[in-house]
Amino acid sequence: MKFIHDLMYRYMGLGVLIVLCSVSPTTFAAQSVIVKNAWARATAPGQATAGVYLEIVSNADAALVAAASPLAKSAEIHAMRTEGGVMKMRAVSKIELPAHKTVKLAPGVLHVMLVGIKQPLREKEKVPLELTIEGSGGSKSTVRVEAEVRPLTATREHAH
Ligand SMILES: [Cu+2]
Repeated sequence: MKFIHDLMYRYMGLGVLIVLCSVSPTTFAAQSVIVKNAWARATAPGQATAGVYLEIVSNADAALVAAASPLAKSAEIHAMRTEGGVMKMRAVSKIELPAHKTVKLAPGVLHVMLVGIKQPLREKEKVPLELTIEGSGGSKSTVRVEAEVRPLTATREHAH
């Protein structure tokens, strides 16, 4: 059994390597993305959604096109907009990441919405998050981050 496991891990490692090798050095550099200050709001009992906020900067034109977390059934990218004095949010297909510009997903502007969270998010826990970045040439890469859970009282925006 142990041998099979070792083999599996070796193949998994190989899989990662293939992904990296299939991208030319220039394209790979074009997809270099840094994510900072990722955080999520703690959830109240029974709450099924949670907003995740972060700062993201790409060294070349790219876009954030998808998100996922093992703690939620799905994740959506949401934009906030004020309509007739009321804050509303809508799902967007992507967030543009112009080269070298820090794009902030912050309360009241943009967020990743975890939908169908499987367990309450408690203060100081970490939420693993996988972000899919699409380069200007259409190539996709994945960035893994951990969002720190902050108390419910952290900068309120909207009720879900
Ligand atoms: Cu939302």
